[in-house]
Amino acid sequence: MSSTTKPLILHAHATGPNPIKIAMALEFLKTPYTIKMWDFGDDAQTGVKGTSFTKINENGRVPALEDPNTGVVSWESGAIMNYLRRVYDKSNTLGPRGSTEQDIVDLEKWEYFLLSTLGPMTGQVNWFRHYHPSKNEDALSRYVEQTERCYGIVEGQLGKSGGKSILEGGVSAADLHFEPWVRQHEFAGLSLDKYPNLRKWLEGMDGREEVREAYRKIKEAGKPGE
Ligand SMILES: N[C@@H](CCC(=O)N[C@@H](CS)C(=O)NCC(=O)O)C(=O)O
Repeated sequence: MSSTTKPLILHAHATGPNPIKIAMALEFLKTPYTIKMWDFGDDAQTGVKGTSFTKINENGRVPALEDPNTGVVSWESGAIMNYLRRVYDKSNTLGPRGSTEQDIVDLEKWEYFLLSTLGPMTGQVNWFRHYHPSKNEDALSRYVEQTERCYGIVEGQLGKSGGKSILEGGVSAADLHFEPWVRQHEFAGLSLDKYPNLRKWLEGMDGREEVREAYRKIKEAGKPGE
């Protein structure tokens, strides 16, 4: 990392799982960054649906990333992760674990599985368990079932590395996409008891300095509007 690299600006939320993936990636890549916090409302100054933030991301969701070194603004955690890998990961810290086309697809398929399936299914569990204004047990059990199905798929994959990483050969961007979603299993009312590899993997991720540092910085970042 060049000593002249200006800090990137990560737009985040105190508890949302998606921004933390990007903080972790920046830690792994030893890339400087500052964090700007937002809340989930539509306040013009502080909310992700307000006018200040939707100038950065018209979809009104975090994370978003501004890079003063290149002028690039990105949003959607998958697109941001790819940007960081292309621009700041010259030594392939987070990329595919080998150089074949299969290695590349192996990374992408697990990233897409999280982004299109495990993440959204868990999000719906959270919604129907904690936020939906009326009880909807059918919807809740559908999404619990789907999330647990996903846990089972990842459990099998993690067995290949003995619970160390999603891809055999070490932690990659795929692990960073999964970590905050699996970490929040208790909030979703889900248990890892039936998924020992997943539990072991989560403990391993939690023991990593880069992961701890990312959570620490998000926790200690200022309040929305500061
Ligand atoms: N697919 C997006 C999802 C982003 C997302 O849903 N972010 C949540 C926080 S983790 C959010 O901003 N929610 C605000 C809202 O729904 O109003 C990604 O991966 O970045």
